Amino acid sequence: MPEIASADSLNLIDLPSELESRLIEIGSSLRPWDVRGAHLASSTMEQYRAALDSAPLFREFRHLLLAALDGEVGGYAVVRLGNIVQAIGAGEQFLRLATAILAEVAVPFQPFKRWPLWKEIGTDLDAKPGLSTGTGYNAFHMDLVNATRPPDYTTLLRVRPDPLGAGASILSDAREAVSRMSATSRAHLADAAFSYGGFFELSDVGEEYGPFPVLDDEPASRGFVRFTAKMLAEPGLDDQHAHAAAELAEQLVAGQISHTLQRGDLMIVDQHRWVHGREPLGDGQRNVAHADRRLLLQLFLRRAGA
Ligand SMILES: O=C(O)CCC(=O)C(=O)O
Ligand SMILES: [Fe+2]
Repeated sequence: MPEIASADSLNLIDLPSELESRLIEIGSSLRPWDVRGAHLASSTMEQYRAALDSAPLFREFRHLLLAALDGEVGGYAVVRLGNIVQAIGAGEQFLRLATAILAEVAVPFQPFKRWPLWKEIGTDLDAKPGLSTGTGYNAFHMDLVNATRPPDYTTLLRVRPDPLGAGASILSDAREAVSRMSATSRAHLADAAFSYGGFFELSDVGEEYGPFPVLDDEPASRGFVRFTAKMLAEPGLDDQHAHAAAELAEQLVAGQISHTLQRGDLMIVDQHRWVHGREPLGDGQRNVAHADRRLLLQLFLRRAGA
């Protein structure tokens, strides 16, 4: 029986071709999903789960994926679905399959009422460079940092990588970074002194949280390191707290991991432990046709019973 390869690290998961072939068949039989409230309907979860369970080697894959995402030792994974995208494209069928795979981890949900389950992140040459659709460096952050209950996982599917070869995804273990800081700085990060962002038309992420502490008293499986580099530029942040947050930002950069994702790579990030961001896109985006520019789809997950 072919073994599922865990590529150059525990976190990069390639599928054996036998499983890919079966998933391609399954993709064509999955029905459109239903959303109830803000969550993937349990009827869809059940149908998708039953379909995947029929695939040989799927159990082994799920085991590897959940092990990579285990909050104690890991917390992120990149599932390489490029061969499947090559075979069936990155349209509806593929998205059903990707949704089914993610539903094995936690419940796909739609925190932003304005956007569909899979939210497009394209490349906008007129956006501020550091924003999600911008072309610049998107500094370390967690998504929905100013909600009392941010999504447990954020996931990013690379539909089109930057044709200029840049725009790598970056990750950093925020709990590791905090552990390298002094007790004094950590004490400052535990103060409710930080704020960032607006809060409107959201579902199932709790209440607006602001000002918030970066560090909370929760166990790592429930709490967050509420950080976004953008909060450093917020007016009203005093020097002491700005200094502590800048120190954390430095430690996050010191621990940075970078992945240049390919078409069909699906990155899953546990927000209780990891922060993420993006390297700048390549220079010369104006020479790239709009339809060829970097495109991601983002989906959020809520842990069952969370
Ligand atoms: O562009 C990227 O790779 C990351 C975007 C992102 O993190 C976001 O929009 O929240
Ligand atoms: Fe993000």
